[in-house]
Amino acid sequence: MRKFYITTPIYYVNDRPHIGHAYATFSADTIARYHRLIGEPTMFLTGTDENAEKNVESATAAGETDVQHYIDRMSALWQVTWDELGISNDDFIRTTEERHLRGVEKFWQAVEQSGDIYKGQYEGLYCIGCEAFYRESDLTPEGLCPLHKRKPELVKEENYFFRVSKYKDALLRYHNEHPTFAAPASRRQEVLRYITDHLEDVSISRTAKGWGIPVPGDASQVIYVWFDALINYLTAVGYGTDDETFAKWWPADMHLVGKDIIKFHCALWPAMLLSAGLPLPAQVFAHGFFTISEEKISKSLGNAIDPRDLVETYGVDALRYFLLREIPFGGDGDFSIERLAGRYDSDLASGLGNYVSRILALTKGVEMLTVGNDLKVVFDETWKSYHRHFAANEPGRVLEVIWQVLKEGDRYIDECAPWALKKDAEKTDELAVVLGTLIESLRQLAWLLTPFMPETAMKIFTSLGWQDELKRSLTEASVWGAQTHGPVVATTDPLFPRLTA
Ligand code: ME8
Repeated sequence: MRKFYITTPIYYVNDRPHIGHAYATFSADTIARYHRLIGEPTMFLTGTDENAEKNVESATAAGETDVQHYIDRMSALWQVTWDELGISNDDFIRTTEERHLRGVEKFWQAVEQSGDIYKGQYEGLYCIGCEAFYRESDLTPEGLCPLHKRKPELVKEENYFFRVSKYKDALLRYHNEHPTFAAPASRRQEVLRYITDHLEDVSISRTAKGWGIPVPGDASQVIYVWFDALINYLTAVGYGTDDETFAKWWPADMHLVGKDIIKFHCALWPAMLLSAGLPLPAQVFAHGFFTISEEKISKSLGNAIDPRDLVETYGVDALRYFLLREIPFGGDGDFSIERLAGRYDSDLASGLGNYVSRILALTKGVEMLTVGNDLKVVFDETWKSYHRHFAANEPGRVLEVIWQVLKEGDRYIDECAPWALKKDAEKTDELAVVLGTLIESLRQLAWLLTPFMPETAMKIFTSLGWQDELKRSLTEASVWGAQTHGPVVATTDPLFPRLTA
């Protein structure tokens, strides 16, 4: 049986989660939920990247002398946030955990045995904000890091190097043989150009200053944070500690990352795996970036919205819906409260919410229901597009398809006018078919919505007396009319109450 292992980036704990991180994590969560829905054993991993210098910097800025204490507190904040946002991750890896340290050590030794680690003089520019080295030509005309607008540090020391250059041909070959390894296609071109023009050996250690994972056999150096961080994808599934679990999950099926870190994942990471003799992941997918009112989200601009604040007003599902619907997966977009509120009103309160409550209200108290076939074809077709768009990494398109079928449902209600049939004693059979069909459309809709809006889907099932519905397999349940028993309708509160202005 196919399994599915999906990861998010592990986030730095120098700051709290903002809407961009929530977007990445919600996206991975939706994809993971889809794979569970279609019955694949699924492993969904997220976590925190803790051995970075930038974390130490923020600990100091926060007045904390005990770095570990600061990091524990911040990592807990990320975990709590994901819990509150209903993220269904199966594991949460922290790179200061023992299981990670053991795996990193094993990995380093494997790379060393391949003859790919050597000592050399490193001299270069390092941006702590990016935790990355810069070429002079990549800096702004003022000599600043283009992302953080800060002056990179000139580092000159003896370090260990990883012989990435040795893997240049192998990497290009791999990308050519696996054209969907780096996705979407626009990013793939960027990666190929980078490998072709700029791939060179990289320093993978720094002089130890009290924070970081010591280089095995040389405690005077700590491992470069990216080299250690990438290995989380292995250590979380047992590399170095649990061979059986590792064999079950590795290689990963999808590393979901932001477009900012695609090169690390599509050049350095596969080269590391080749060197350690491990299979490469099936895909690295780079999602795009959100700006807020056209500005970059940043601590210094003070525009970093806490997703939990939005959830208080709109609810988790509305936020999930908005983020996944607003921008095509892989593209960039802008976040604004006005647009969130707009979509809440039109697509959720008036659209989905109204459709559901209309049908529930019409059906309440009606005893006889018969599922007719009028909407069967549209739903059958919807399921086909649904799977096709998921397979093509187009969750936004999946949502469009679902909202299209909602429209068909609305049209069906208007055409059949069940409120009129209700008044006509001779039309009882017709009424039973119209309402039975509409109720079936709700059951199907709830299934379709499950990966995107799990709470809403459950509310729909519950309002129909089908609490156990999700225990069935999708193959069985997605068949038109496959109800285990008749619905027991209890009208409920609206799914998306109107927001008072
Ligand atoms: O890079 N819009 O961690 P990080 C959308 N620790 N997504 C955004 C975003 C925005 N405005 N801002 C951030 C690191 N993200 C490393 C990763 S993995 C082995 C190590 C998301 O805390 C996006 O997914 O800087 C991006 O790649 C990630 O947060 C970076 O998080």
